[in-house]
Amino acid sequence: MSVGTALPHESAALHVSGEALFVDDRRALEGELHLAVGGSPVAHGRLRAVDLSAVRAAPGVRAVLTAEDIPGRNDCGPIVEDDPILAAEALRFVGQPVFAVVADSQRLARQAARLAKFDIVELPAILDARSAHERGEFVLPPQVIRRGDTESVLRNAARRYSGRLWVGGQEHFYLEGQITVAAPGEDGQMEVWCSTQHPSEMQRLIAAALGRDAGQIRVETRRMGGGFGGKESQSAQFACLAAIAADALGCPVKCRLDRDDDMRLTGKRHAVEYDYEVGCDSDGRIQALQLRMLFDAGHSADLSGPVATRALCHVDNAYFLPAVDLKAHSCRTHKVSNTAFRGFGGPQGAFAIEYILDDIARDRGVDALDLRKAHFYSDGAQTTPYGQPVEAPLIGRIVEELEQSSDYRARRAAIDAFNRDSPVLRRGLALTPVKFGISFNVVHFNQAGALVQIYLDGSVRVNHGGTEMGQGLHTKIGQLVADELGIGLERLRVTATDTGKIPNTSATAASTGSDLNGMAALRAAHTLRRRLADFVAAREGIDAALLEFADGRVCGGGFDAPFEQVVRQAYGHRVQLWSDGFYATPDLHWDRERLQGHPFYYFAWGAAVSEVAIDTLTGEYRILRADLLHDAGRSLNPAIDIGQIEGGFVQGAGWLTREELHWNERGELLTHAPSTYKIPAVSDTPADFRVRLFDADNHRPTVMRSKAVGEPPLLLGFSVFFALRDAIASVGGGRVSPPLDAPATPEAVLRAVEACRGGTG
Ligand code: MTE
Ligand code: LUZ
Ligand code: MOS
Repeated sequence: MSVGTALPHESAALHVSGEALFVDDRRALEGELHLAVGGSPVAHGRLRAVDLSAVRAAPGVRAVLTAEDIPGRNDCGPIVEDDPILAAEALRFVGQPVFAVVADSQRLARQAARLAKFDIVELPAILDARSAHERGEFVLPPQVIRRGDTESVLRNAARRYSGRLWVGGQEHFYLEGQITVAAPGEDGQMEVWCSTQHPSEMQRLIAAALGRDAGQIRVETRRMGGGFGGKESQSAQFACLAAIAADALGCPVKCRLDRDDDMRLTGKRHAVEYDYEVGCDSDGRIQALQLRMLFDAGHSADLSGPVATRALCHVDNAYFLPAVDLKAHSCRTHKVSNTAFRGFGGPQGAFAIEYILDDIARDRGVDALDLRKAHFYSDGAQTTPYGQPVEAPLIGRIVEELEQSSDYRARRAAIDAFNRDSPVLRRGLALTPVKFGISFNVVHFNQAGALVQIYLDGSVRVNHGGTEMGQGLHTKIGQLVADELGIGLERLRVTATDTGKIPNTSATAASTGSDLNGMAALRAAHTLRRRLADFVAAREGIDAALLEFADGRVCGGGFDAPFEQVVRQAYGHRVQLWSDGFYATPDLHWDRERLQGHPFYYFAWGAAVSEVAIDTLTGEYRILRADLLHDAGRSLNPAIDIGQIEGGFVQGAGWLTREELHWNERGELLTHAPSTYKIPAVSDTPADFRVRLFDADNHRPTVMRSKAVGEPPLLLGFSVFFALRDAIASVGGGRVSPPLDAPATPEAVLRAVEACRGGTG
């Protein structure tokens, strides 16, 4: 059996040797040209004219395309049609693509793109969500979740707190940037190789842009060098451009953004402004919460609607909140359109309640962990603010175990003692829990298909609708199918995602990749196994149920033969040796108007304790130790899952600490390269890093009782932020809540330390 064992990633050796083929590694096709975009010099304006003569005359330029050259629909929005592929008149962010240059090399294309002369009427730009909200500028209507009479509970609460808070956005920083190669074929057909989490949507949008049938477009994705949500919708603009250019010129075209363009031209995690009012009893137990979140959506809707929904559905995190009034606005700003990013709004929602509990605990003088525990969902009858019962709440057990294994109480006391005698260095500790809803919050996306093919030598190819972005999806699916057929992994290949094989796929997103595609692939493999077993049983006159498929053999009831022999014989008797499989998650329903229902099949749980040290003179800090305990159900592959947990934690901590996006007053992104945008380095990971899986089967009949693990661990990174806040608070004697927005960069930490010193927390 390979399921449940800690096997390396299916491409690990190829990744390390450099042999794994990414889109840019493909050998250039005959006559392949390169595309670069030229875009708006202003954040907001009206384009009167653009003089492209110098661009056209530049060396190596083969063509320059504008909105008028798009044969079909000029739009690449995933849900709302408000995302022009090339802007025609309205300019809505700095860099917004206005034209595409196709040239002999990428360098020549980029150089030529700079030679355009724009004639623009510049208009005032809105660059933050609060200003957009004040002016009533939204990309979508507001969304609200309500339970109970929040107003009156607040009015009568023993204690009331109110505040404002801000968390910044986050650049995906996938190592491989956006890239597509499009090659025209016969009869209006187009072959596309694209680094995308959503090949089917690329197919649909390219077809619309070209005015063709989806059936004329084939999109293939072997692997991405990371996606993190940034290639769910936002690979589309560049895929469409490559296809439009390839179609116009009749030759293959590659569009590869260089890092600066990728960072300037693609959306990020939404920054959020929060205003809250909370009422609790004298012990600090929350009775009612009123929260307004202002999402910086950027210039268009993109995925902001479902992101805001997921945020609203995660404000409760692991806590039962009796009365809530939660509102989310998707605010229109003159910036790049923000998008999916690991957690998909969930982290932004849950961060608010963690911050509020952190404040209440400090004010009441109780340990934050005790206050958190007092709010945990504890029995399956409690419902979330959106009406879903919280079945099998594991958080109490996980936190109990982690509290022991991390030695939380003793370290708490030791850190407090350390801080009393330490004038410059201060330590901080925090334990934060995670509950994350698994399923797309759009019900019909929760479906998947797979195709398993057995060849006459007994080797197998598996194809499914999910995409590989480093998360190990193909590894897990290979394990599932190999085990079902009883063959070794070396006999099986999971092949590139291909819209010509499995149609109408969902994005590989919402952490559902293995839940959905794993089940579909398992069903396909199961059909094949049953056919082979029935064939052997009929021929040998034995009961099919006695036959086992293991170690490359089929045996039982006195029969024993190699798998490939059974396959050959079955072929000789005209048994079909390939099968599809389909899965749709059961028991989901969702009322999109009222934001009530059962949007998630189940919840994934986890908790983390982080310990940090800060230098109160410089604001610099280190993560000294982190203990993570995370629920991946019965893990399909503990090595892959632990990798996901480590990576999610570090990425979440990076978001809340190091990673700072900065736009100037003209709306230009200044942090568009690794020199100025700091993702976590090895030195930013915990010196002592202890990651464990919580041992419990999924109570739902998911694939082998596993749980999705891609996104939830990002929220474990919260513990780093709150440990920093704990360390800072010690400067003010521990009862003053440091004013600290995220990201808690060293500068922000230093400012907060100074505020605590001055008693202005
Ligand atoms: N892990 C790696 N290495 N690279 C990625 O791009 N994306 C994350 C997560 N883990 C990502 C990753 C995101 S945003 C999601 S939704 C899931 O993987 C998607 O894959 P899954 O559904 O198969 O877990
Ligand atoms: N919902 C969700 C979505 O929960 N996660 C996603 O990634 C997503 N993507 C598109 C639409 N809804
Ligand atoms: Mo992940 S943000 O759902 O791609």
